[in-house]
Amino acid sequence: MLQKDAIIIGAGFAGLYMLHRLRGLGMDVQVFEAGDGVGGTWYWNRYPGARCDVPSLEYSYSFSEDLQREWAWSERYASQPEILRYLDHVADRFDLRRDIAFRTRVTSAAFDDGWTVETSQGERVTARYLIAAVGCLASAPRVPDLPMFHGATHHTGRWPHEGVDLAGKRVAVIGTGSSGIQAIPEIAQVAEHVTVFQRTANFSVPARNGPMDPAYEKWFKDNHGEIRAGMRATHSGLMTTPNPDSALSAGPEARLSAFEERWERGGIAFLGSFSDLLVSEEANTAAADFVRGKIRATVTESRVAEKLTPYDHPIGSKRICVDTGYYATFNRPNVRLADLRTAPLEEFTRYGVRTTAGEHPVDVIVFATGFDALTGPLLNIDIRGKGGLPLRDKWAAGPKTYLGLMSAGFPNLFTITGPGSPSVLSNMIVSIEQHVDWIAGCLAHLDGRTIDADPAAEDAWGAHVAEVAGYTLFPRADSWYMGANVPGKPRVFLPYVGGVGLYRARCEEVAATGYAGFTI
Ligand code: NA7
Repeated sequence: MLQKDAIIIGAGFAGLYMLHRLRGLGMDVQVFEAGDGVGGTWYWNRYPGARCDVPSLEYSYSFSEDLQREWAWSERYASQPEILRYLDHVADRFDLRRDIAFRTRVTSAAFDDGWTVETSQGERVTARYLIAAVGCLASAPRVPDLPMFHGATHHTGRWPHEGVDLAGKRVAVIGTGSSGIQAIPEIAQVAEHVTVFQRTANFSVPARNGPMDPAYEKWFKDNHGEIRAGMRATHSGLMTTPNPDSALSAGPEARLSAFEERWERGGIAFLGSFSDLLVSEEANTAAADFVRGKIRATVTESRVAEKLTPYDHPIGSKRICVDTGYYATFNRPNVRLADLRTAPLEEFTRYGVRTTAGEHPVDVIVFATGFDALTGPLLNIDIRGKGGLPLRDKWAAGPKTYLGLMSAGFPNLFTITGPGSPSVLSNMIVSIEQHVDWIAGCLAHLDGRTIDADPAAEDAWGAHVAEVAGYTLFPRADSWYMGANVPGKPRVFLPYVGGVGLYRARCEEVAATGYAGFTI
């Protein structure tokens, strides 16, 4: 049986950088990757319009000054193909591919002193340390069963590499989260007809994407060190500075102008218009009303505008979407909105989609229905810790982790951006680099010894994660942050809402005090 010092699962942003760091420690590492290329989420999500909602310069590695200097992004927000090219470049530049086994899914991992993993290729490999760089979403798409539909079906997170020719086709898109909201305007431009099946109306803000401004790019690169240090200390890991003022203390005019200014600037920074949008219901309502007004002003048919307007959750409590022409797309003659709240989905028939209002004949069904987020990618692997305990059993009532980095009883297993860490509430690259650096520092410190989280420290961290979430409006929404999108999944707020700056300080303090809360 092949023996390694460490095994990494996944070759996306997290796995690639982890491999690079562990090589720097002189470790012999094996990476397993289910796809036949690097990229993780950017390998799988190839649907039309797939684009990052974090500005491209900020959504890139900071660990190498040279890498930063030599790579040029073409747009303010990078498209999926460009991000994938970037990660291919990183893999080549740091000669990472020789330690990655592609088309190889880790099916199980069992601890007995070290870890033994089994793969879809029938291999068994052992290593002292196991690092799950499985991402938060992409490895666990949720696809319903379709018994007899005549046409093609595609999940946005498993889009065919060769693309899908939708010209002249009648297309159903199911789901209006970030993926649907990005894909629908693009699909509407080529398809003969699009029917959008909406269960929950969502808040979306304009991206204001455009070509990269060379002067801005130069400024960013020239001031790279300072800018990156600043980003690491913020709440979100983004460069943008949230307005520290309260929306409630601002007068109506000042409030409106702050919203208007951020709306015009574009992007998720809209939620930083004021400091209290995610903690005060009244402040949140002001922001939500502003966006509702924008939807009404954009969508010409008032009945459609009303259906597209969200009322059932605070703005930002579900992942806010960032779009290019989403609401305006419903003014096109070839786009129709089917509201599943008034006419619920009954079944997929041979010729299309039937709701209680009737059948919608279509040629292609696009599922933009999301993922079993945060826990799914880990629990899809049969992971067994000390005494053969399955992680699925330990997490039956929700994930239990210490700092989102380890789970007690699963020694030497590290999770990058695991549940209980800022992950999806932050700029993922900032969080990934922080976790990778922390894990590398920990492994250097361990020097081959075994580490496990203390159950008491884990319980205290879990209580803290829940307590902080409880101060916010996040738990009010039926979101994938809460596990609410997967039937039967425990309703637990999964990411840590305390912010990357505070979280980093906490992780550093733990390391500096000899890994308090862990047993070595
Ligand atoms: P999301 O954000 O989970 O969105 C999924 C959408 O699909 C959402 O509108 C759901 O409605 C809808 N959905 C899910 N299941 C169904 C069924 N059974 N019937 C009808 N509609 C359904 O996934 P995305 O891929 O858009 O985004 C995931 C993240 O990727 C994104 O936030 C970024 O971080 C990147 P619901 O709201 O549950 O009523």
